[in-house]
Amino acid sequence: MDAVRMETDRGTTRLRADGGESVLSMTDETHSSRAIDPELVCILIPTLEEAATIGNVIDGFHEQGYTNVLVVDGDSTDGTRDIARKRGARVLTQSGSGKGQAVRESLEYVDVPYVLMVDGDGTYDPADAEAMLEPLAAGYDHVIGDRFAGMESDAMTRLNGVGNRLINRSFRVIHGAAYDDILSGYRAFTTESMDRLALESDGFTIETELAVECVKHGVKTAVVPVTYRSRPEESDTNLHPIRDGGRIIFTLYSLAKTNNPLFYFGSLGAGATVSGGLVACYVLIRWLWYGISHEILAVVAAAGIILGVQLLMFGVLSDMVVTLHREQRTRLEQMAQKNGWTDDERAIEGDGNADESQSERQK
Ligand SMILES: Nc1nc2c(ncn2[C@@H]2O[C@H](COP(=O)(O)OP(=O)(O)OP(=O)(O)O)[C@@H](O)[C@H]2O)c(=O)[nH]1
Ligand SMILES: [Mg+2]
Repeated sequence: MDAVRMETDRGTTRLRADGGESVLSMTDETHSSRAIDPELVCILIPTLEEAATIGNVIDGFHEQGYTNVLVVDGDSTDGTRDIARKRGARVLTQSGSGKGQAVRESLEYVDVPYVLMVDGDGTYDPADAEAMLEPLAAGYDHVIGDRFAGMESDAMTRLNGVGNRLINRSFRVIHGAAYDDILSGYRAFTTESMDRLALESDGFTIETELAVECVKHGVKTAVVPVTYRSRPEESDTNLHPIRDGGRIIFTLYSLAKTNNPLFYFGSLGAGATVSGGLVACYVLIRWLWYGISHEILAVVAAAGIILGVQLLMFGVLSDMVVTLHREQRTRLEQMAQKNGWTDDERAIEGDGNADESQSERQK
């Protein structure tokens, strides 16, 4: 997969490839100027009742030179929007509800090629902005800020920590990419890459959907270590660990239907086959040892095994379709890239002999 981890210590950037990707490096000279002009970046902040922190968050990004700040608010009643406006941010009130809906809606109002998305609760550090954006200049389309790399000791509850690690492991197994912290709210991405993703999440499943869609559509993704601080005491979380955790795991699994159908249908098939097999064993033991027959249970066991095997076969076939689809897409992308290269070459050549190239084309 295209997951690459960037290790940054302000001045030296190293890209370490996972899965055999070539290793890039940036020199200190590159760092003397910013990788991406702050004027080309929109700082996107979804908020719900974040009056205690939003002012400092916006100020923090202004101090880093990022003045294009878009706050998308979920109709907060604590004055979040007024504070954001006074600090010079553009403020949008979302038409629906949930963080995911807010993010999806706000993308229509982004008028620059790069977006840096961050929570409005002051848990992320605006000083990490540049490191988050650097991979975009190096050709990546999506960047995930890895909170586990720089987490303050009390920044995450034990329950959230365990849940996050479980979800990251499941993601790795199901979707085959090591993104380290798929639920991170600190993301940088190109506006163009978002057009390729089909996002439907309304709530806290948006980060999961972003990660899965990146894998599915081959969006080049990098992971960057970031600082993660605890929420200030006066601000409250909007996350319900059990309810939202359950939704995230369900989303992770249901998105496997089109990204890893062998896992999705295979696990359902394996479940049905094993259940049918267990019932069949029970029926067989009762009949052999006690001479008691269970016709209905025997039918149920047979149906379970047949259904299970069919689901497994369906998983294998779907996997072939997805694999072929990926191959086709890669070929189309390669062709598009090749044509782009040819056009550039023609443009350069055309400077000197435009008439020649036109007559060649007419031939
Ligand atoms: N617009 C909008 N923003 C939301 C909504 N729910 C949460 N947010 C914002 O999304 C960001 C992430 O939400 P948090 O409550 O911090 O969730 P979290 O970071 O997973 O959990 P914590 O560990 O408690 O910080 C914050 O800036 C919230 O204000 C919503 O319904 N609409
Ligand atoms: Mg938060």
